[in-house]
Amino acid sequence: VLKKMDYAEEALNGNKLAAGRIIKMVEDNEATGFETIKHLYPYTGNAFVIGITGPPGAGKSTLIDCLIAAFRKNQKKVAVLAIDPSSPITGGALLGDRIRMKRHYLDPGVFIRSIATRGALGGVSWSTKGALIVLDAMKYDVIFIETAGVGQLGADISLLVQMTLVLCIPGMGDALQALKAGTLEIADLFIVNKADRPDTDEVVNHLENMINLREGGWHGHPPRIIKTTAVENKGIDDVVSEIDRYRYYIKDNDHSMESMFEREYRFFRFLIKELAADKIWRHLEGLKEFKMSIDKLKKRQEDPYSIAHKIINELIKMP
Ligand SMILES: Nc1nc2c(ncn2[C@@H]2O[C@H](COP(=O)(O)OP(=O)(O)OP(=O)(O)O)[C@@H](O)[C@H]2O)c(=O)[nH]1
Ligand SMILES: [Mg+2]
Repeated sequence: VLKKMDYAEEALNGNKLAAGRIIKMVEDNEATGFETIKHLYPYTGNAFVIGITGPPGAGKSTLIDCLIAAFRKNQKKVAVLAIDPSSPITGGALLGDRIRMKRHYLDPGVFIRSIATRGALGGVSWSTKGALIVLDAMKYDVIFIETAGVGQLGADISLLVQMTLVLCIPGMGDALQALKAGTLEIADLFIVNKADRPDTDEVVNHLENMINLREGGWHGHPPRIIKTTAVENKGIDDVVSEIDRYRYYIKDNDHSMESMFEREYRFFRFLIKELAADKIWRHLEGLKEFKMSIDKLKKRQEDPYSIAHKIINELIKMP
């Protein structure tokens, strides 16, 4: 059993169990978790963080399994954080992730864990950032974050990553249309998986059109499209070299450095908002005026806008 303050030390020594405990503490908002993060932070700044998003069942976990093998061959340490959407429909995904990457579990250079979403979508990035700090400090070279579904969840995570891979599959149809809203903007690389299926080129063409239509929006670096058949380990080398290429590209590119800081800043704003809301909420709940306002709301004596404005203007006193 680990003693409390040994967590950081243990993690730095490569103890995966300790890493898991720290991540759990951050997820649970425990003060010790944040103290440990503080100790670990000076050791961070080396990891390359890659988000992988795409519709359920597109083959994200299968692809990551192949990528783990490829990076391990080059002696890189690899970590995977699978965002576990706690919805009943996709709840089974976790077990699938475990099974698909099972062959890597005992490898000391590989760390695989799921992150629970719990409640609000924004909550994902809260604990995921903590996990990234832990793994970065432990000198994992590449960290994958797998998120199922296109849209909000992937967009939330995009604040935490340096590169976003968007997985598509043949026959996506309407889902491909939905890509336009939100996902297209965050994609640094498109992967069309299940290329063993017919209609693969149709998806590729469609993506090409979408990319071309958004000309100018890429700062001279439109995302590439790579075809893979993850179940047959095909196309993986192309993905690895594109990841390497992109990594070097953003390293000495002023615009990328700026956009990286902008993401960090947006995540920071999110933290402030979360903490402020929490603090304000606790403050309000102790006030009898607040209870009276809620009563007004209940009795429909005033519209919610007016009540909320009054609360913020009259009950919250900034020092
Ligand atoms: N035909 C074909 N099937 C594939 C390919 N890659 C993955 N699959 C299969 O697709 C199914 C889903 O794969 P996963 O890797 O679990 O997909 P995922 O995107 O991680 O799924 P969720 O995490 O549930 O969203 C599995 O049955 C895989 O074997 C491929 O290249 N071709
Ligand atoms: Mg998966």
